[in-house]
Amino acid sequence: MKDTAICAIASPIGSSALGIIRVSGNDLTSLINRVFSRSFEDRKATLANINDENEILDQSIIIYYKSPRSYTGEDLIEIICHGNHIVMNSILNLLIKNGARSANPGEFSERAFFNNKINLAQAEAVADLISASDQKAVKAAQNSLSGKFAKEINSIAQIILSTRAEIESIINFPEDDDVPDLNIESIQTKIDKTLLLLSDIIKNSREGATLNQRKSYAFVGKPNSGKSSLINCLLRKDASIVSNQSGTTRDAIEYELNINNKIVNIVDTAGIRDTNDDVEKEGILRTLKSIAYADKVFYIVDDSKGIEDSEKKFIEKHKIKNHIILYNKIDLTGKNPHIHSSGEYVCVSARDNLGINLIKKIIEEDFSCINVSENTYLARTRQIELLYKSQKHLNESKQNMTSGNFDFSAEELRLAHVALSSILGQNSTKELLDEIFNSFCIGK
Ligand SMILES: Nc1nc2c(ncn2[C@@H]2O[C@H](COP(=O)(O)OP(=O)(O)OP(=O)(O)O)[C@@H](O)[C@H]2O)c(=O)[nH]1
Ligand SMILES: [Mg+2]
Repeated sequence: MKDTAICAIASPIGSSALGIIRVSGNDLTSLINRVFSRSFEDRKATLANINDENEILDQSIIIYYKSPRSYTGEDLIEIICHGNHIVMNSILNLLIKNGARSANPGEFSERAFFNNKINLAQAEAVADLISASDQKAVKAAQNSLSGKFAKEINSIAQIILSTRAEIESIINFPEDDDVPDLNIESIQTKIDKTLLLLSDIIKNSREGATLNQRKSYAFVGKPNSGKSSLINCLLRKDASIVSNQSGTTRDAIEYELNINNKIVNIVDTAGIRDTNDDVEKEGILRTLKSIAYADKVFYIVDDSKGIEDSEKKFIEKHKIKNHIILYNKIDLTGKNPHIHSSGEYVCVSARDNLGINLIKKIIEEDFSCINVSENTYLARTRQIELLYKSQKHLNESKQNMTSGNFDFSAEELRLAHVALSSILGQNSTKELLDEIFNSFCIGK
């Protein structure tokens, strides 16, 4: 399979000034001879005709990257043609007629990974960079892609490896005169140093990971407080049913809201009240789940009625820590839209579209407070879990060292090392690789 050349359109679907088609294969010489009007020098943009027998499909700029100096590590051609989908598809068909096949999503990057051009963390960063929705996410993805993340992981892995070798030499050759006595203190110091480095990288990765995760905001409150109306104002469309009957919304309904190109989920929920209606009860259970899952809860109160003690108790009982109260219907109470100086509540009116921007501002601030430094990595959950796993094994190694269980200590170091190597894709299963590369777009 890996011997077959692959091809794909790498530019977006639709008409554009230019389109890009990529071809990668072990040896593209014969394909080049059959498809193009001339041969190419390595890494030099060259104008050529693309010929389908006697017909010229397009005149394009071709860049030929000779193996191994290419993205995939194989021979790679980039065809920069006219950005018309009929032109591009006819070129693609011609390439297929001449032995290439359509690439699967992420297959170019997968080949780059197998040819050791990039590690798995970098491959993931490629996909994250393409889908990054704001400047900060772009920066953090670039930090991961540059290899800095992998370099840090590698240097920690090296310390673990040498510490383990030190312990094992004592275990394996206890009688050997050449082998110095096990200096427990020095090994513990090394493990402590490794733990410090690891906790730094965990901190930087966790910060970056928040840029990658879609935040969820639940709109919760008593029936008729105006949750659905506010959701509709934010979405600027008639998405949820609004009515003066209480108990209108009976399910948790998730919508996507775009705020300055950052997509968040906003969840309309069933109003909270005591009820004997089974369907409504189930709806309220779902509201509780949405609360548990949300990054922030907007608790909606009808300002003309004010907040009741039972509602305050509800907020306390469900430990809704990260919440902001939205006093809605201020058109009835004559207040101005504003955020209270404590930041704890906001006055709005869905009916008159007052203060809706304040709600957006609060959501926006959740993103602006994330700082992206040179060492912030757009880490994925998979990577963070492995960092924690490595940390856990290091701690266990240290404990075993203290209690004199040197065998176990060395084994825990081995496991800490395996966890770090897995971040970079060493010993990856086919399932994991499929999962990662299948989420890429075609042509990358
Ligand atoms: N005056 C006034 N009425 C509003 C405002 N917002 C919503 N309403 C009215 O309040 C009623 C309930 O609104 P909904 O948005 O359906 O309330 P809800 O909280 O989703 O209610 P449930 O789905 O039953 O839990 C409707 O008659 C709305 O027109 C507002 O800002 N001012
Ligand atoms: Mg509703």
